[in-house]
Amino acid sequence: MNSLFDERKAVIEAKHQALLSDKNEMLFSTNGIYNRYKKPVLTREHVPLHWRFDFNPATNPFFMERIGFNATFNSGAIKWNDKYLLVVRVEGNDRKSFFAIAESPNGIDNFRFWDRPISIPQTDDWDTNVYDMRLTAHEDGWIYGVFCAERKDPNAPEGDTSSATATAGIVRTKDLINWERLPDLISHGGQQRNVVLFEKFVDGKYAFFTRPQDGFIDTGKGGGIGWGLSDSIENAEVPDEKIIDSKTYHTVYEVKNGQGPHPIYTEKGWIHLAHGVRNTAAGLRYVLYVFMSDKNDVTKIIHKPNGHFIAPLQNERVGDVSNVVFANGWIADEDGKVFIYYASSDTRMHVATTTIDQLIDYCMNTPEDRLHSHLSVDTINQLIDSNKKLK
Ligand code: M1P
Repeated sequence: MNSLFDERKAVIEAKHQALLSDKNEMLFSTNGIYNRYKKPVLTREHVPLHWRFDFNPATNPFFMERIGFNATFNSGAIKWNDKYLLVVRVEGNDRKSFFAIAESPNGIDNFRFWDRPISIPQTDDWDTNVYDMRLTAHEDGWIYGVFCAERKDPNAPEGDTSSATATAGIVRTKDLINWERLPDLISHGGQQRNVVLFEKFVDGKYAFFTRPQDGFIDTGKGGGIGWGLSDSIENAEVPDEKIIDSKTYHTVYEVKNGQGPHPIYTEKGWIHLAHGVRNTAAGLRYVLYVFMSDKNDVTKIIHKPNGHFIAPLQNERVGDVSNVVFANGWIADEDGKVFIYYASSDTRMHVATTTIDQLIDYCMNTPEDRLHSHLSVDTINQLIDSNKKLK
């Protein structure tokens, strides 16, 4: 009997079980738009112990962690057999991200990873790193996952070990267990991150939200949330992309932006969740914003509240990439409740809850960004004036 092995194993297993069973708690919302929750829904500590530890005392006498995990973030989401599923971006200590499903009975706590991570089949050109999957239950009957696939840039100058290419990888499944890899999306707008497949055919074609730009920061001629149609999904190609939501000077999406998860259909229009990025002396700041597009034309924006919807707050502000919130998954229940899954600072996952009615009200009744300080003051005065008339 190896007492160190047994003692450590017992403590670590007990702590892990307690974490997985921990209850979450909804916090009061002053803004009335959505509610945050007290605890993150997923952290690296949630990663199963049998992915991390060698349970054989003969080969692991110190019960040492053999495979370390750094973060659990940027998760796609879907309701499946009445359970709330996240397709989590799990990042190992080796910096490689991969996808793994975590399941909760209620969407706010008790998330547990399935037995194994997802094995993504490779194309002839292996991915170096994969991340940020958006799930779409398409009207063709498949569930698609579109994600960013990065590879070392073959054209990088000698000595440049950082430059990467970024394309949209595509997988599909009918059971979330067996995944078929399709060729990556071909586009002609440079790098592609934040690509999302629209759930409906448009003019008989597959339709993608895209984000064409030259580099990670350098938008070049691109930038903004784009839109392109493809004749096929088995060999997806968007010959043309039009920008439907531009990055804009002195807004929260000044430097870049990207579609979050698949938009939600409502009787008033499609509701979109997106992220916007601006630069500061402390580095890039990522926030979430929301807008509504026409229910008959998902590319036509009809309401755009000003500023951010969710910005990093308190502990959310600190992590591997600080001052970031990012979302690529949400779930709308049939009763109108909406679960927004967002990551903070590229480190952990949170949930916020709201309803379709609240999101519609937010979209239709929040003032737009009028792009100048004196016009912001004018907007505030309009609210003050109408409130004074109530007296
Ligand atoms: O580090 C912040 C985010 O940076 C990228 O997002 P974007 O391409 O919009 O700048 C992504 O790599 C994302 O995963 C990451 O959270």
